[in-house]
Amino acid sequence: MKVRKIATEEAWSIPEVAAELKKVSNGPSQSLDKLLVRGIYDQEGGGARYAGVNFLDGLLDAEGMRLKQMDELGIDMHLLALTAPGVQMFDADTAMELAILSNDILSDLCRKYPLRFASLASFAPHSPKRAAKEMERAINELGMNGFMINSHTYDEYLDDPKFWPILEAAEALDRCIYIHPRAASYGFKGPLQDYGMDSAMWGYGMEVGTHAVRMMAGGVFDAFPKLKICIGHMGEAVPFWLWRLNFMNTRSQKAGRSRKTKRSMAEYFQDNFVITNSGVEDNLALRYAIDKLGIDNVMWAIDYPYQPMKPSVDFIDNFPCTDSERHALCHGNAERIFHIAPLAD
Ligand code: 1DF
Ligand code: MN
Repeated sequence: MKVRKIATEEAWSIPEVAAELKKVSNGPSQSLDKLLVRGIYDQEGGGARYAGVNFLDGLLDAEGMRLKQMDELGIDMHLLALTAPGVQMFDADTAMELAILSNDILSDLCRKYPLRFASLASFAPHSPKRAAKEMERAINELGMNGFMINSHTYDEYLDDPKFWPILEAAEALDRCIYIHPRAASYGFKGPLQDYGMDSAMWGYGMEVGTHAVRMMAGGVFDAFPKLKICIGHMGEAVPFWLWRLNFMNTRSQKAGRSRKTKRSMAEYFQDNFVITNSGVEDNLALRYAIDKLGIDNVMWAIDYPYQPMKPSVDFIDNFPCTDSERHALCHGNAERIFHIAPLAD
């Protein structure tokens, strides 16, 4: 029997955002993101690509090659979101304008193809109250499925109470915030600038793993106990660290070095986080994640166009698991967490 396939971390963009990122790539920013952004948006030298897909072409396309490949491979749906670093390298007003424009265009696309595309909304974290208004519009008026933020904003993280109107809105709207990577914040720069380590090879995971740990250790989920956060890349290594996070956080709390929290790190990760396998096609890692976190907390993702569709489909089709696990991974969890209508049987 065919299993519905919803891929949950699929990147997309619009020319207006691409043009602004091209300006960033030639501008004064010292961010590690520039190394990647330059490769994608400043296409001199051909532009960054993999497996025959130029990333910028892949990002700007939905109805062409993307849909054609989805058809060929039996991928029912992409959960799309504006690609990293989203609007977070722009000034507050430009960021707000482009988040609104991108949400308008993306939600139109999803209305045109309700069974093929769903979407995570962008917002500009720079102005948290305005962000919360756009988050409400994205869910209540545009019918989008959740939110995406690309880790830090000007080196600041969501455990900072200044961002809490964003967390409050997500919790009130009962929608998950996907914390997607961008290059690590300025303080991590030194050792990451060599050997390509700024990239998805290492820096991205370190950045988002750190973000997740900051939120748990910072007591964010005591303030927002129903908040759901999604992280990709098999949980950015956090699942593997849970035992030690628990042990050391408890020890540090006793010594007065960590903040007192109501619950343990493992409990927050269990109840407030879900993960996807985006960009990690490793049977052992996926089995560990399922056994550690529970089958309800793990979803399939490709990370197109940065990773090709076919190997990801082959991976999930051949992953050793039960039928009910495959249904949960491939669509059931995504339907529940991102409010995507299940298919009638
Ligand atoms: C890459 C990977 C680029 C991911 C991304 O956005 C991205 C990459 C600019 O491999 O260059 O989202 N990723 O999620 O791993
Ligand atoms: Mn990605």
